[in-house]
Amino acid sequence: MSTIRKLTALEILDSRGRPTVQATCTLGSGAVAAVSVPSGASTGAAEALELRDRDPKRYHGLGCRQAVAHVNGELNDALSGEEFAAQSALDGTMLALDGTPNKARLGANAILAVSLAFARAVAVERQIPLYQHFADILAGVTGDAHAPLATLPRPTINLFSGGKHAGGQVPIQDVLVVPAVATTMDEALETTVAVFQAAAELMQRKYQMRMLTADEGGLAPPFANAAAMLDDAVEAIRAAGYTPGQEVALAIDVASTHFYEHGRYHLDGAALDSVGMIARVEEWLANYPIVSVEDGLAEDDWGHWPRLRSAIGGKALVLGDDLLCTNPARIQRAINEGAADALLLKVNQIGTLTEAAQACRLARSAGWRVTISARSGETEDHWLADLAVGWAGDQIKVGSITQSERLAKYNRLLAIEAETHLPLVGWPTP
Ligand code: 2PG
Ligand code: MG
Repeated sequence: MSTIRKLTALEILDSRGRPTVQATCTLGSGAVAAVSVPSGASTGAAEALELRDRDPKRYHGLGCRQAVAHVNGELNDALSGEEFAAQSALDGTMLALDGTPNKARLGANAILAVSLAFARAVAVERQIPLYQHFADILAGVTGDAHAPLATLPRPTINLFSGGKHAGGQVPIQDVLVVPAVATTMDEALETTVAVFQAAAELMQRKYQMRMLTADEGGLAPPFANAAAMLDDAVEAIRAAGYTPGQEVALAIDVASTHFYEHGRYHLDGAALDSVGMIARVEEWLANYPIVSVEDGLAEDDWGHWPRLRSAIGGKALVLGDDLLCTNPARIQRAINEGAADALLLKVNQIGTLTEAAQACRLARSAGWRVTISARSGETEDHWLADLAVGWAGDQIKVGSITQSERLAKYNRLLAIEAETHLPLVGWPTP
């Protein structure tokens, strides 16, 4: 049982210089905690609504003053003095207060900031680490009992960027390094930094580029096409002294929703239909050591996702981001239709911790893998690292190993590793 004494919020800036929301929750016990929420750019259409002021004179309309005012005003008025037995009780109350299916009235940014700030404050009150409290929330454990912790997530780390995160110079959004055999977080990061540095040298030689990076810190030279991007990734793995596909593999976020129009995938000068797009993904899998494919098809191309899964399932994870939007109803549909076998979980796509936990449990109940993911617009807050450990994420996707809003999460994972000595989860055999 925790009583909220006060909720406050502040408009702060994210890693792209865009406003976002930071909320602070004070409990009756005196426990206090603040949380900042992230924001996406290559967003799915089914995401909960991030409330923006739409005042063109401030931050091109992206201000969050209304969302902040909802925390300081309506949410604080309704929730302070109230006692909540569990996270789900607070989140349920906020959903009822908002009253819309997508949190459009109060704003998913306002609601999530309060949801997470309450969780962190309760962890302080319980005098336990945030990752343990997240584990307890997922398992439905309260009081003095604690859910067991088993593993640390395996990081999948952005090497090259394209799509909406890099001005669209190449359609694929992310090529990620998967340190496949590393047994500790420390080793996984060391391996990735070696590959990243080899890639940076390669970019300098091939494209005469200094180390210019995209939104999530990935290298973003003007690749001729998707295959050139993947060729360079393999070359960088080799140049760093690793064997591609054995010690270091690749994951891709195709983010294909963002080059899909009128039933066609506009990729490398071609306009592929869905069957052609599946064939292209299969070709990439045949030629490169790719072990995970995110959004290989568009978010509303539901009819073809089962075919994509039959084509590549078992060889690579069939990971749904825009397709699923961390939304339990969409995940249930994907389970029923055999559309995917892994969930990319982004808490702000759905807007409360409770609904995200429901999404996570549902995915697990179908035997799916779960990747816990940051957004392209992040802050220095590192609650995501605790979430990935507490919810036993198979992977964590945070971006590159440059830029402090990304490193805050990796550094927190290193601290959790030092504290818990938990092993890194094995790469899932799909
Ligand atoms: C994605 C994410 C993170 P964004 O597509 O997976 O890389 O991007 O936060 O812009 O939606
Ligand atoms: Mg994605």
